[in-house]
Amino acid sequence: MPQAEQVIPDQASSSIRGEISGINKAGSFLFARRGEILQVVLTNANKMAELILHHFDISPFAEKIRLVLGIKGLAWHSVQIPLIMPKPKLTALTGGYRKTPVLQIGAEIFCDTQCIARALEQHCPEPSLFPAGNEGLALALSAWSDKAFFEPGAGLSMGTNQEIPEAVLEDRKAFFNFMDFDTLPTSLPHLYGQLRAHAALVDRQLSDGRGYLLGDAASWADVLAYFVIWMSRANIAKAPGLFSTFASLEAWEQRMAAIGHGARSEMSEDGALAVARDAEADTAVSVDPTDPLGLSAGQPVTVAPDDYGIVPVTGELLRLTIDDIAIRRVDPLAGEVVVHFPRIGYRVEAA
Ligand SMILES: N[C@@H](CCC(=O)N[C@@H](CS)C(=O)NCC(=O)O)C(=O)O
Repeated sequence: MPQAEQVIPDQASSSIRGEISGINKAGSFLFARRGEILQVVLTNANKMAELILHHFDISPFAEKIRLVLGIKGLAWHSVQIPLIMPKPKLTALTGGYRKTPVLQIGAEIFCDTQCIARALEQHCPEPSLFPAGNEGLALALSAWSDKAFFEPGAGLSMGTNQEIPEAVLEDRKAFFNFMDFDTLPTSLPHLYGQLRAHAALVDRQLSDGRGYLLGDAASWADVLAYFVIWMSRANIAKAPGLFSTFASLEAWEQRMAAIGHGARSEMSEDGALAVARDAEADTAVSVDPTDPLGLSAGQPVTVAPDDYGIVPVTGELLRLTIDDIAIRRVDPLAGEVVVHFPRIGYRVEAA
């Protein structure tokens, strides 16, 4: 089993040992003294704690998660995945889920930004994405931003750019089932109106001079609102004009952009698969006996998004709670992995 090795001087204080025992929570370690050197040999503990984001740079949903990594000041590995299908190395990890982004922590694979945000909050609780008791509200806003706000922005991104490569256009025609590509050209004025009206809500919420949507600190609500505006500015030539009367929104955008993306380093898709193969998933079995679906732990199930990009993933049910779903599956490239999904927006069925 590959090992990460860390050398700490002998004067290592108890505070360093405290940190080491923090690492121990994520796995096992071996403590050994060699002369003046305190040698700490970590097994997979370090590796399992590594955050690996599978994404591509122009992905707006991935921008949400890059921002979360920035808010929390985390170090992470960036794995660039293909923009369009096929994505054989990503789907080896996910079991077929193809959307962008996906977060990997060892052999634990988190699909969908809702699920990834929660996983990162658990991994690193401070600063919280859900401050001041607003967790329910912040999470509920996904339904607004991922659909009502995102869809006009996505329609305009596709409909106002003639230079999109044919292969990407064909992929997205099949993927974005909510978009009518035939009527897109005549729908553009409507979509501009929708996008502007939603952006106005963000501006209005900020107009009392607060720093961020829910108060003084950037939260998941800000991330949700920001990613559509980020996408619009990147793809829609008229976006600056459309948002130009929103002074509070523009000032907030600058604060959001200044947060950055944490500490990023590149990793290959093969490197990420090797991490998954070498790690052991440790998600505990937890299936809610009162769940309306009446499914049992260990039962073969399929999990699929209920909106677009609907590719069922098959595995053995490990977790089914009000908040999330996890299934265990074995893949020739990735080994045994546990794939996590949010409950909201995902359909689970007996396989
Ligand atoms: N509900 C998903 C939506 C993700 C999504 O639609 N991502 C876009 C990219 S920004 C996508 O998957 N596009 C097609 C692809 O990457 O293959 C989430 O929150 O993660």
